[in-house]
Amino acid sequence: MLATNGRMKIAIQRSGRLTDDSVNLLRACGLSFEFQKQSLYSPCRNFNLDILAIRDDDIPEYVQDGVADMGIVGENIIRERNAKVEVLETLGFGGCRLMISIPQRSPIRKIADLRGSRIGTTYPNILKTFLKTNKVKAEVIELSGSVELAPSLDVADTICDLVSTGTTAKMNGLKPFCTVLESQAVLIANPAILRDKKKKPDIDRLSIRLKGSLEARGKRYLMMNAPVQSISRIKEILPSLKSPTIVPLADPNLVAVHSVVAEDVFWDVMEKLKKAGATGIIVVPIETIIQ
Ligand code: PRT
Ligand code: ZN
Repeated sequence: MLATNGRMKIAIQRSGRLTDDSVNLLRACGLSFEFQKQSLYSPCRNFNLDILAIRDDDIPEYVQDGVADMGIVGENIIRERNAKVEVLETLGFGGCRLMISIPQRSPIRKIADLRGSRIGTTYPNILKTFLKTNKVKAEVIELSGSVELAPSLDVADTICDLVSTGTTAKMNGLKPFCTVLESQAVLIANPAILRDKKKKPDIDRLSIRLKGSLEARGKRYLMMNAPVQSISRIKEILPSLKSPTIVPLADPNLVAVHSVVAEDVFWDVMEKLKKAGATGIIVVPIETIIQ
């Protein structure tokens, strides 16, 4: 039985694909803690929060039942468990698709062709809903793992499993057929906790920090000098969050321009800025953006 020590609890995956990103995200929120996969609890030194490390499959129920106040888990697990939890944020990691894959030489072309097929999966509930929505009668074979082996072992004809790169399916002679669910990691909370006057302020503080570090992800802060006559050209080039900051310099012909730029367009923007007359361009990482 878990101790209730009055501190808030957030459940994260103990060891798996979501663990490092979850820990990094919490650290980016300024939380200071030792994370040891062997221990169930990691208390934060500078926040009223304990980190609970458990199997990802248990996270929705723990949060739903109030054993943990919040959790970080894939949408796929929440949907499969049909957990009554509040999704506070999508976190931009753990991205994958729950897909039906079929053998390379399968005659299946459209969803209706799945009729009568034996579909192996560890996601029976999501799959049954999908088949019902699409009015297809197929046999759902509930498996506990190694789903991709099911067709070659003749346990199933097709499979419904998570896919990220598609390599596992391909290596097992399967090809993607259709997407049942798109998923990524989300921050969830127990609905009652959100109305708890004692806990709500700390949840809000954590939410603001989380949003800030998510907002800053993939962005860079740019500072440069530019001739006054280039300002309007530079403003057009900068796809800033808001209007760029323009600061006068001792030399009346020059200004300093500051702006935020997304990583993916960063080099294109730099080249254009140089052409427009910008010099001394400095690029710094951003830790957080509080709107
Ligand atoms: O021990 P515990 O129960 O906590 O972990 P687990 O083994 O059940 O989960 P884990 O760590 O494998 O996955 C945790 C979460 O990561 C999942 O619930 C998803 O939300 C997310 N995720 C993202 C994935 C994948 N990508 C993924 N590719 N989960 C599993 N896979 C598996 C998939 O099942 C298949 O076996 O990876 C294989 C396919 O990968 P590709 O790259 O070959 O397509
Ligand atoms: Zn699991």
